[in-house]
Amino acid sequence: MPGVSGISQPGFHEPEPTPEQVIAGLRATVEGGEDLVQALTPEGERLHRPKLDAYLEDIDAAALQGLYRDMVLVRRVDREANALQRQGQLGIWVPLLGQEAAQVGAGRALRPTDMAFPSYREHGVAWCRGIDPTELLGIFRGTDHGSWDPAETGFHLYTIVIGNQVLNATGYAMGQKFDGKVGSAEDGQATICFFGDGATSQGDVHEGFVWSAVWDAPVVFFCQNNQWAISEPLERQTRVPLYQRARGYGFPGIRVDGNDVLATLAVTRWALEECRTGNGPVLIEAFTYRMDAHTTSDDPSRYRLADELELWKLKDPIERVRVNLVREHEVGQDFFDSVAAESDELAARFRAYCVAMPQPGPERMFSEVYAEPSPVVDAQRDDFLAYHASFE
Ligand SMILES: Cc1ncc(C[n+]2csc(CCOP(=O)(O)OP(=O)(O)O)c2C)c(N)n1
Ligand SMILES: [Mg+2]
Repeated sequence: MPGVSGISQPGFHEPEPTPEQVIAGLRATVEGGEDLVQALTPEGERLHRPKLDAYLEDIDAAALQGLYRDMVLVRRVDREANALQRQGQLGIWVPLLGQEAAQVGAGRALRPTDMAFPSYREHGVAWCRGIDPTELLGIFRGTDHGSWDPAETGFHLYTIVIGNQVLNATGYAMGQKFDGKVGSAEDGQATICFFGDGATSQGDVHEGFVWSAVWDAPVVFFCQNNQWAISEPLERQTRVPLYQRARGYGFPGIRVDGNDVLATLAVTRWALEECRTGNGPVLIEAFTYRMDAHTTSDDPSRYRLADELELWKLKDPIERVRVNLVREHEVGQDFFDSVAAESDELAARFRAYCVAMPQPGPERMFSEVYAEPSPVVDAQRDDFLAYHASFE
């Protein structure tokens, strides 16, 4: 594998498509380069490799249907939230459209005892951590910073400051190590940290990589390379494929097809296992595409060509699973209809919750600032409440 010689070789790769695959018109290698790990082609063809399959042994038709359902429901919530922003119910929304497989593949690889640190786009990972989508709404309606409990869910609050969560995750993973939670594939713990291609240009990410490398911290750095950092293209961030950067820090890096839920699941399971057993950290570059705007405040038609999006539509993460379920597992239309009906119900509940959300009182922004009571914050709160009361 190019770029990581001298560091343990993940060994997921097969160099060339077979002549049969070429004749059948199947792309066994894709635009991400020959080093891209893939289990499901954009055409829905399942690729088999011993190492990959070893991490997918439990994925039968029912499990694949489960992953399909995850992605459809998460996409439906995403589209509903986008519409809610347009209707003035949310201040902003950060779409995940196109990144469902990267997030569900990584999210479903986690165990309850693992810890995940998201940026602000990881609605699919939140879903996999059991967080109801309605709990995401406060952040984007401007009423709270997220209403879930990070310790209970194993999912940290969203981080808007680009790359900052890499330091938080590194520290958390070092803690897991110092607490003796690393060492066993059965009950070892690991941390996963999500960030984007643009974040890799931040100092925090570099510092986190250095610290985690020299402390063997059990952290999987999961970079969703969606090709854009708002209007900045990937070529403004790097001269080498991002996964190859890991070598400079002294840990393995691997590039997976982030539109392929099975490959992402397998590679993330492998990386977490490396971390659990003391071989962390690992960098995963999930090669994907941001199919919508950066946020609802952004207009990508100002800086990218529409035909780029058209090309990526052919690599849709959900469609390839649907095709595979029909062709290789003979899943019937009833299943797809029932998922569609479930997604409509979820969207309706999500919308109803959003429009009825209570406005928090003026004291809310002062609560839970620190774990311990703070006289300074308490005094500020009392002043602010007195000011509000002066209008009565
Ligand atoms: C430290 C910091 N600098 C700048 C910003 C403004 N900003 C918000 S998102 C973003 C681009 C991030 O791109 P990327 O890391 O690729 O993640 P993506 O949004 O594509 O998921 C920037 C520059 C910020 N939030 N924090
Ligand atoms: Mg990006």
